[in-house]
Amino acid sequence: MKKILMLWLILVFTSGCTIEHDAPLDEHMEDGEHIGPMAEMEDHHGVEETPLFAEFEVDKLVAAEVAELRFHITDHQDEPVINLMVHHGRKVHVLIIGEDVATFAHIHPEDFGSGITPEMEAAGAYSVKYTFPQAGTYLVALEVMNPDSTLSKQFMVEVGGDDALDAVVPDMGRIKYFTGVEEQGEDRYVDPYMLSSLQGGIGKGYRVTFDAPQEIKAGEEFTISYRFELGEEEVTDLEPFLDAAMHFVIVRDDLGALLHWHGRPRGMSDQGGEMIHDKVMETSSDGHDEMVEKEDSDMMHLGANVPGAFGPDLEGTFTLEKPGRYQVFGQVNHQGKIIPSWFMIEVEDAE
Ligand SMILES: [Cu+2]
Repeated sequence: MKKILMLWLILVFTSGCTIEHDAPLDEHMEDGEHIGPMAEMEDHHGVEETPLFAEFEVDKLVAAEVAELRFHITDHQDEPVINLMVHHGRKVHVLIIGEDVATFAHIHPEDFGSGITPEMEAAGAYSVKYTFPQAGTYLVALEVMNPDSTLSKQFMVEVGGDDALDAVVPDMGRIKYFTGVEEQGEDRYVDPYMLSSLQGGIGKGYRVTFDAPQEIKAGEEFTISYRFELGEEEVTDLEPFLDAAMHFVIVRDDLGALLHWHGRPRGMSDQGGEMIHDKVMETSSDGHDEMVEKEDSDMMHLGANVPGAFGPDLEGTFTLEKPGRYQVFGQVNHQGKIIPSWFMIEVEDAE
């Protein structure tokens, strides 16, 4: 178990979970026509001793119509994976981001109907429903884990329709107002989050103050911070959302890299209690043994240390491997409302 968990961390911290794909996104597109998953991006996860695999299937996608997104999760012998683990409150996580990087969703098969049934598990077949609000290209990311491996896989889809997603709007604003959405069940919200409808004018909704380092370099760890206020009050009773203080989905504005990770109340250990710092003996370059602080983790600790109420200040620490402009989607839970936020950062080339 430990080994796998370390592997997870190593992947997260060394690769930053960035996934690249070579082909231009529109290479195989035809006019307004959906052609199914356009490209399976290379994935740097789950290629260990007992890897997990995922196939993705959709019917023709049309904006504003309910679509079923189907995933088939198998092991290296092409057998359905029957031992997926609940992590962050769900077994199967699906993230959807539009090419405007201002439309997104964070949904799970458990959010629909009777949830994950034994029949679905026996077949390795999972699905979510989503209404793509506008036409264009979307990134669909799948995340699962079992005791042996983790899988983070990305697919691109093309959605037809007349009303197209806007181009990316660069916005380096650091104080913004966002309207929360009412939870549709515990930590459940299955409709599209759209910046255009959830970013309020000054004084409307939650005032979110974002801070990031002046300079962020590719491959170097950095920390971002958030402050939540409502009216004149600091929000001190934020609650865990899907077993974390805050969820982040960080996407490059060409959809070419994605990182899903979690935040912590300011002043808490990294990742809201997920990280355990252990001292281990290492031999230094000059031959001396010394105690070095190492990061270790146990997925069983996920969320265990997230307090029941926290705020107004939250933080997240990340490494992004590729330069470019990124949209940082955040989600927190406040008294039955999920509060989304969107802030952009620039990652400079490492010298
Ligand atoms: Cu999730």
